[in-house]
Amino acid sequence: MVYKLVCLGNPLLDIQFDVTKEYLDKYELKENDAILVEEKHMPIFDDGLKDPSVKLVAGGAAQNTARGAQYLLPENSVVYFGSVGNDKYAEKLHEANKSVGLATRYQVQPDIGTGKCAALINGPNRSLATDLGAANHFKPSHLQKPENWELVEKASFFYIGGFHLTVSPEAIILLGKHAAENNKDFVINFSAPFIAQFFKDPLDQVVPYADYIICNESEAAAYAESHDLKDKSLVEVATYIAKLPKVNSKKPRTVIFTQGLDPTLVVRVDAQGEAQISEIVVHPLAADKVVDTNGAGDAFAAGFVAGLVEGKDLFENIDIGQWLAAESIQQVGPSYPFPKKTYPGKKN
Ligand code: 26A
Repeated sequence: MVYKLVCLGNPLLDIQFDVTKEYLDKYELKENDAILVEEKHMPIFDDGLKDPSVKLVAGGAAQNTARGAQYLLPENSVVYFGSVGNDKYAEKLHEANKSVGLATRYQVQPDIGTGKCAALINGPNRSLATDLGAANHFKPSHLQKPENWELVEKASFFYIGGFHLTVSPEAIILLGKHAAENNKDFVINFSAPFIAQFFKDPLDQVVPYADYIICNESEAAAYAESHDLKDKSLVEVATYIAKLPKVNSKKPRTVIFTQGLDPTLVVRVDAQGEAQISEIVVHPLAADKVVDTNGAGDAFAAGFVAGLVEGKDLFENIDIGQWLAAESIQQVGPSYPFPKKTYPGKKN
């Protein structure tokens, strides 16, 4: 079997429920953030399971992107790697993957539960608190098993959730080296502010492999903060990242900063080392159409990489990303509409 796109991340089940600002304050959580839980956050999961508004939906940022990309692409285009337990939560993930035909090669932990994420919805905001569980035990040796490495060798595109830097930077580097040596496209997402803040060293180790970097405005700000670029504008930060050393010098690096409803910023460094800067307008969704924003960024990345796999141009890929993000925002959790919709083409 040949899957064009290989994705790697932390498979999680989202326990999504509505909360108030006071509830977030009680647990010292920001309105829009993603964190790894500490002991003090543990009661949140039970609160969620008891809450009348609770929804259990497939999550895990890169898994959401993998599902979204497979949603758009022809059958058997995407395979996703990560680690899960052998339990009811993993079954839920299998169901969601099956609904779009996403192939998985999970590393199964017999004695550790599938990871879970409390997705706390407060109006248009979402705060994510994650207990990684089995996802934390993914090992690079799983990728190196002959039957899995064969899939890596046959793939042409790689998408890595930056969240996985908390689990196995070695696995990411393994894929990054393979992509660079074989001139394949390697896409990483910065995933959350805490990655640039607390996982700066592993992040700096994987950026040289990246042909495409996707992040949102708060992740860009966290990156700037941890790299002494605090006084720089977003364009300067994106340009700095785009110009960082690159292992595969045959391809330029492209940096994409999404900014919610503000224009998506794109910086690409051309063969002469010149930064090409563009801003792509977002078509706003009517406020009454917003169901929740959990997974919006993952859906953007999904549309973007699906376009990349199909060989479309950079600006069309961004438009597909913006379109799929708007579709996902109109669904509960990080999900995509059924019956399936197809990308209607560029509006402008
Ligand atoms: C390591 N951490 C904190 C995480 C995550 C995560 N996915 C992987 N690793 N924290 C939250 N998520 C997922 O992000 C999605 C929204 O973008 C949630 O499961 C949610 O589906």
